[in-house]
Amino acid sequence: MTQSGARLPHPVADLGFDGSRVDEVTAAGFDPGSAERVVRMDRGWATLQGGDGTRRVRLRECPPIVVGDWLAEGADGQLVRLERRTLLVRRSVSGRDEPQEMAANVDVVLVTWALDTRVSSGRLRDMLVLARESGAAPVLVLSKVDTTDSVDGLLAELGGVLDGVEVVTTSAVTGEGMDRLQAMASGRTIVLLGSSGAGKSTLTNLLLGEDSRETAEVGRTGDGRHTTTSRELLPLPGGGAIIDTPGIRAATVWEDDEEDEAESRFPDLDELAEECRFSDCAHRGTPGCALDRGVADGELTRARRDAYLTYVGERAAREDVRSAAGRQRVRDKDRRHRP
Ligand SMILES: Nc1nc2c(ncn2[C@@H]2O[C@H](COP(=O)(O)OP(=O)(O)OP(=O)(O)O)[C@@H](O)[C@H]2O)c(=O)[nH]1
Ligand SMILES: [Mg+2]
Ligand SMILES: [Zn+2]
Repeated sequence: MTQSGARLPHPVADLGFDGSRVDEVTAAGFDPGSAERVVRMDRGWATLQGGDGTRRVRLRECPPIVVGDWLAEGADGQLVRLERRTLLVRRSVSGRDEPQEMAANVDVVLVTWALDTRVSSGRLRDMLVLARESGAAPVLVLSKVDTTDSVDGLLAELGGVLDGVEVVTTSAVTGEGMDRLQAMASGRTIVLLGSSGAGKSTLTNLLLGEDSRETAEVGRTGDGRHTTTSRELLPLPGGGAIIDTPGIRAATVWEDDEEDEAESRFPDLDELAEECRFSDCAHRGTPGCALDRGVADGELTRARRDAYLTYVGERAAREDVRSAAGRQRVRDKDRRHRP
């Protein structure tokens, strides 16, 4: 029995259901005790975590949701979605598809970059923009600091891109930075964003204190293997929650067309491709292809060639989006200047 007037912590307070959420739900006429958080989405199903544990519900019985959303149950048993305080959204690379909602009600977005790969300031900037647009606080995590001698030079080079964002260097080997991440996560919802192989699941496991997320070594090309395939919100032992996400290839946002394309991830292959007979060579069985020749000669692995082709395709798509947005702006300007 509870003493009258005493207010017990809400059953899902550790997942971030704070006093203002209780007020929000009560004011809307729902039972705050029915609050549940979306912790996982699978094909057609959502996993919800409430005071009594988790349950799976069919997506068609839910309002439109994403991992991190809060739901409450109305008197008629209908699930309603609570206000989204923040929303992490990714625009598709091609610009043709619908924007992809990645996570809701996140407090901190950890943009993760592994220091054993060359940093692309353009991609980093894209991801920081994405993080900032969500409404959450962006933080840059430079992971695998044990693989590099010094990050000072890099930080100096990135100065403008970072624009005051907090930077945390981490190492799963030495444990560096983990106390800072732990403090940041306590009582909050944090999400990890970054390329495949950046070490997101490794950091998640360290914060969880257990190996619940699968991790995998990075291939010789420096490209990750896309080990994580689902977004999942996991309660942290000290309160708060972490969302591990699959590696993203590009974090395109609509309005970033002022920026130049980042320096190439494969400068040597860009150079080699200049030697192809055709300037629009598809680099796959095309006559006179310098990359095919490289593969045949054994100086270029098939895997690296394939990674390059994927990269070139995405780069072209991003350029398309940019030029389409640029053309639209010119049209808009023309219209404004017309009498
Ligand atoms: N040296 C070193 N290796 C690390 C560190 N963190 C992660 N790794 C290694 O990097 C590889 C990739 O790590 P993951 O945690 O699977 O990367 P991820 O970002 O989850 O990748 P995806 O799930 O594919 O998006 C694994 O082999 C890890 O052991 C670190 O701090 N130092
Ligand atoms: Mg992973
Ligand atoms: Zn070619």
